Amino acid sequence: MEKTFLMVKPDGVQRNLIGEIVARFEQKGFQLVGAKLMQVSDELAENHYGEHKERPFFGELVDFITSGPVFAMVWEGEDVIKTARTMMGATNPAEAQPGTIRGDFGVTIGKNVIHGSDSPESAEREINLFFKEEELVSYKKQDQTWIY
Ligand code: DAT
Ligand code: MG
Repeated sequence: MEKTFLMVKPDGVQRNLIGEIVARFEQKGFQLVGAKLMQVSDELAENHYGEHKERPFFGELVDFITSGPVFAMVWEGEDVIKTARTMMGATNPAEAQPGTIRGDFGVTIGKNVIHGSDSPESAEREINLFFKEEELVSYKKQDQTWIY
């Protein structure tokens, strides 16, 4: 089954949105296979956002993602990478539809509440960057029979 990396950013943690965000993915029918509250180091932040190294906002992005704890998660399900991106909404919360996480909880692009992998390649890279293999749990959940 496909897996993706999702992370409640420091603004989401400070604004008490961890529970709300976890609930949305649970209620959708996806399965949580790993999670932890953690402080991102400068090194991890620069690696994670490596694709944006040359962008003018890179410094701010690294400062922001290291400014407080994040809630890192791995979720599993059919088409979870693409569907989670849809549930997150557009990068800029001003353009994100109501009903999406960024549309409902964000205002500015700099503080947009949640990160989610954008492709199978980035999902694999980001899961391995944030989690050790033994931190992920493989288990059978009864509700899956009623989802698939
Ligand atoms: P996403 O998080 O939707 O995958 P992205 O990968 O293009 O978006 O950018 C990563 C993060 O960088 C994004 O969540 C917020 C920040 N960011 C993107 N574009 C920005 C911009 N023009 N100004 C400031 N921050 C920006
Ligand atoms: Mg991205």
